[in-house]
This record gives sequence, C-alpha cells and structure tokens, in this order.
Amino acid sequence: MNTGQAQPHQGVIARYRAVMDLPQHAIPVTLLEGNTPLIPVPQLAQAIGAQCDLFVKFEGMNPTGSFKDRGMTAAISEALGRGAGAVVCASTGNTAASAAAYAARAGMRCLVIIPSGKVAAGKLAGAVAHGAQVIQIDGSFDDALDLVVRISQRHPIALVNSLNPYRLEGQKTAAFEIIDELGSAPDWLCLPVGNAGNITSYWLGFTQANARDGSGLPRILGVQASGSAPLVLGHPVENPETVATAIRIGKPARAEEALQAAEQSQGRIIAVSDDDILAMQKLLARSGIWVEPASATGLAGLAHELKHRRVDIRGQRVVAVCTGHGLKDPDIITRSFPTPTSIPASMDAIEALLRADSF
Ligand code: AN7
Repeated sequence: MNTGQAQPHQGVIARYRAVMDLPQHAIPVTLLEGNTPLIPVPQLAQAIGAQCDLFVKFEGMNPTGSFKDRGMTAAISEALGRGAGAVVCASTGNTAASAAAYAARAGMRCLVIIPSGKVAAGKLAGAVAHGAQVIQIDGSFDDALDLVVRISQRHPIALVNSLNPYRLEGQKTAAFEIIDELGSAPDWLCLPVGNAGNITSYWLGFTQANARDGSGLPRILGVQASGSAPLVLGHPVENPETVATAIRIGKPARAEEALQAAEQSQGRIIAVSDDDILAMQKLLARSGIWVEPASATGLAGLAHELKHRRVDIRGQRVVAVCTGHGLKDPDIITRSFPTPTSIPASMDAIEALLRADSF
C-alpha cells in the first residue's frame, strides 16, 4: 500500500555523500540538517517590483537555526573520524551554536571565541546550552579567527571555521537541494556575505552539479552590509559595524573565492545600508518568514538592484538564501516596539481597546 510517505530525511551526508569530497575515515554525526524549505514568495516579489518567480531558501529551519549546520555535520564527522577530541571556532554566533551542538552530539569538547558584546542572545545561549566553552575577546571576529587558527596549529584541537574544507563540502549541498527542487539551477541566487564560506560553497555546488548533469549556473548576487563591506571596497575593514552582527566581518577568510564566484557567474558583490537590511527583515516577517537581520541582506540587495534598474529578472527564477532564523536575535525586534498594553483580564476592557485602536 502506498501510504504517501516520503523517504525519511537522514541529513546531508546520507543524502549527498557520493558527491561530497569527504574522507573515508569520516564518521557521520548528524542532527538531520538540510532539506530546508524553498518557499515561493509572490507577494514579496510584487512588493519589491520583481516580476519573477522568487523563492526563499529558508536555512533558518536547520536544527540549530542556521545554514551552518550543513557544513558543520561534515567538519565534525571528519574530525571525529580522525580521532579529534576537541574542536574550536571563531564566530559571530551561528557557527558557535552549530559547532557546539554537533560537538555535543559527537561527544567532543568545543571551544568558541566570540567578539565581546556583538553576538545575538539566542546564539550565545545555544553555544552555552550545548556545553561549549565560550570565551569573549575584546576584539573583532577577525581577531578571533586569527587566534583560533593559531590555537589549532599549536594544540590538538580541530578548526571548524569555513577555512576547514569539509565545511564547504557540507555547505554546498544547499545548491544540490535547490537544483533537485527546481529541476535546474535558478537564474539568480542572492545571499548575504560575511566570511564568504557560503557564497564559495554555493558556487562549488552549482559548478559541480552543472559539470555532472548540465543543470545550469545561477548568477550570484553577494550582499554585504555597507559598514562591513571589504569585498566591495577592495580592502579589509579595520572596524566593521553593522546591525547585522552575523556579517560584521572585515577580513573574509574566503575573499578570493567569493570574488571569483561573483565574477565567474557574471554576478556581483554589492553593499546595502543597515536601514535597507532592517526594512527587508520587516517585509519578510510580514510575509510570514522571520529571519535575523543578516539573513535579509541578500534580498535587500536584490531590492536595491531592482530599484536602481541594475538587474532585469523579468520572467526568471530567483532564489534568495535566508541564512538564519529570527528567533536567534529577538532583541532587534523587541527593542524597537513599545511594551504591549497591559489591561485587566476582562472582555469589557478588551473591547474598549479594540474600539479605540480600530484593530
Ligand atoms: C545568519 O557564525 O561567520 O559569508 O561566525 O550567521 O559564509 O560567513 C556567520 C555568518 C550570513 C555569512 N548569514 O556567511 C559565524 C559567521 C548568517 C550568518 C552569514 C553568517 P559567510
């Protein structure tokens, strides 16, 4: 009898190992990441004047609430398989939460180094909840990354930032999922760019799939925050600043690869303002998809390009990658609205308010 049941999802390694460059010794450690929804957003497309088939790849639906889980399953699986007992990463938050969760799953210790005061509450809480040792430094993400690279060279602790090649191998599975769902590559892919692991991975995935089965290549629009836009400026940014703390990165580890992905795909890397990012976060949320500010940056970039008539995407298929869930950073919302009105628990009081407020 056909019960209509789909094949259960077993995580990205089980699904894609044959096309991932993962060593034999890797022992899969999974939280069933991946298989995230590709959500059509026609109203949102209309709101930004995009006469195209627009989809959101909602990576906030991964087990720890961000896209990082795809790469982390691969990096932790490889580290476990070669007998590493501990991992380390620098992070603006999401990598920390993901590394902590997968290390916990693998029975490994996890050390994370974060820039003091610049990590959203839900991310820090996640890393702590999963038992990671969290160290804040009086410095930026870029300083933290320098430190963890040196730690991994001097101690038997595996580095799980996206300098680790297995992170890219896991992360590229998002491109395969998009192709599997759409039947071929979209015309454009827009995404936020911070340390540039994600843009590098998508390009790796799309080019690999295209070489294998001619699924086509998207043009890639990588988007940075204007106060933190080294790839647009062409030089590192000493003191990056942006409301999108996840991408507050002045010296991307994969800068070269990101620029190549943009160029080879006939796309580009641009920057948008914090106001544009927050406006897009709000527009997405009002469409039912709550993402953290950094995750709205790709779409904010698309809206920016449309407004200035720098893209013609009429009739095309466009995928915007929304990298992390809004629940990671509730403060950014709650601090900008007044505390909800408090009234007695009576129908009279409620109806009086409804009349007054014209709900
Ligand atoms: C929600 O967690 O760098 O360009 O340390 O959390 O691959 O770095 C996070 C980055 C986009 C940028 N969106 O991706 C970290 C970290 C969200 C993010 C990015 C990040 P990359």
